[in-house]
Amino acid sequence: MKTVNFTCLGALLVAGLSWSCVSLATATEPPTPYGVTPTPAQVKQAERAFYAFCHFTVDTFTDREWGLGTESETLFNPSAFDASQIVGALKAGGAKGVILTCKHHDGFCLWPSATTEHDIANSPFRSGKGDVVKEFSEACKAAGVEFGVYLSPWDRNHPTYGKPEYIETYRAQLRELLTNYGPVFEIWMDGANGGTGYYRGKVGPVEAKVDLENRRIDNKTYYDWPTTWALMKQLQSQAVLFSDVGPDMRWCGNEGGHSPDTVWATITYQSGQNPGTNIPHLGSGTRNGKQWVMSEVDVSIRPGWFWHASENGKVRSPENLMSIYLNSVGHGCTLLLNAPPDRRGLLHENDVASLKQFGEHLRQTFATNLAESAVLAASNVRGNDSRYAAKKLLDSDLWSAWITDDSVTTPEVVLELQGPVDFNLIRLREDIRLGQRLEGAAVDAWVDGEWKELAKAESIGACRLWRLPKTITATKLRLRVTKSPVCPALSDFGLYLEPEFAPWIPPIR
Ligand code: FUL
Repeated sequence: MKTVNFTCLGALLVAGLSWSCVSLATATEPPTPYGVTPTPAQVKQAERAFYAFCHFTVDTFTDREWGLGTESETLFNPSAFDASQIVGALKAGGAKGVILTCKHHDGFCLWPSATTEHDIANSPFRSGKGDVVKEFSEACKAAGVEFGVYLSPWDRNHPTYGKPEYIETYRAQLRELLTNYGPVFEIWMDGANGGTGYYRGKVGPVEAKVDLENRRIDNKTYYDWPTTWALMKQLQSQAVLFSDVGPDMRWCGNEGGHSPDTVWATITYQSGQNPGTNIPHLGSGTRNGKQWVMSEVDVSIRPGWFWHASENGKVRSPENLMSIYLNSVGHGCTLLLNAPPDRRGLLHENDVASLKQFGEHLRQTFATNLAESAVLAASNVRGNDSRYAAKKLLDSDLWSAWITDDSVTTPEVVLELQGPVDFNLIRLREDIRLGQRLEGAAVDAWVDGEWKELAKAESIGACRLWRLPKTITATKLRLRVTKSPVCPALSDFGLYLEPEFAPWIPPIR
């Protein structure tokens, strides 16, 4: 570490020929990043933290989860489609972006595509002149919510699927989606390539034709992902790319809304690992992994990804959504929450109500950082430089950080609060632009004349949220870094009082 002092350098004033102290500033170099670090697009994604998924296609009208590819285009005919209702409800829930299933495994395109006849142009929707992707992207723009695309690589309809020509079809579809609908924040590549699919061939005699066809591909070689990823980056350089193997975001390994307590944003992929292969450690990642590929927790607000009338009474409650949020965003992952439009082309009343109450709960919980005006005493500050002071933990700049000298890896900071404060939730963030540095942190409260540990974790990363088992009242807290191979860079500390949940009563039962 190099510290340059400009203390009282003095300058000869030409006019007065006298010495004057012109600068008392101290400049200390920031620490060297630890291991692999996120790209600017990944840092932005960590800031978004929570965004939504919308599963909508012919399945909505056939009551299926995976279509067969033989569905008639005429099935797709939502009676009252309103993208702004859907996007508005997701925004009210707190989502910062919306990813639309522009094409699911059945191959039906929700936009008029030059690559296929199996698209919205051959449906009765808006007399064949409709474009759901356009309406969604415009509704997102109007609402100030970002727009993302899901384009299933597996296509059970396209005649070329399974042949080399299909890869060019898939790329042509991407070109359409990534050039005609404005900026895209995430591109989602599904690893599912199910052969006979979800229903394992248990379908009626008409549909059996497709299942017998069972076009299988070798996903190690078929898709040539590096070329396709380069095309995506060329067309939308700010977008993050999701698949089981990244390159930017990885699957958390389940669809139930969980992630392990310890999650590393890094992982090491072996060459030849592709979306759809069985990859170990997806959920936890690996400490000191060779790639930065944040874990994304994808989960549906209902049992299925698509809308089914039979699931209207099974919408997750706001309380359940909050525990998913704490288990995903609060473990340093991002949360991708699906809410599927119904046959009207609207989010059902129950989904809307749950999202609204959840969004209000999130806003209320995080409205005030109760540690905001605490007086801080840190055991060390890098070069005694105010740019790395402990108060950076509490300012409104998400990425300014408290950083210590290189030699100080387990520092602590005591927060003297302005009188007794009630809280039940704690937030801690690392400046991930400098890598995921910490391997242990803990928070204590001063209770009855001694320090009592309230919370601890191994990994912190982009965000750690600790929900305490009960509300604590304290005047003094201590944040300890318990293990770190290098000096920590912590960018945010917050204390919150999460309100209790009102009973969840779905509007339609
Ligand atoms: C899975 C798909 O097979 C599901 O239908 C859904 O789209 C989910 C998000 O990903 O792999």
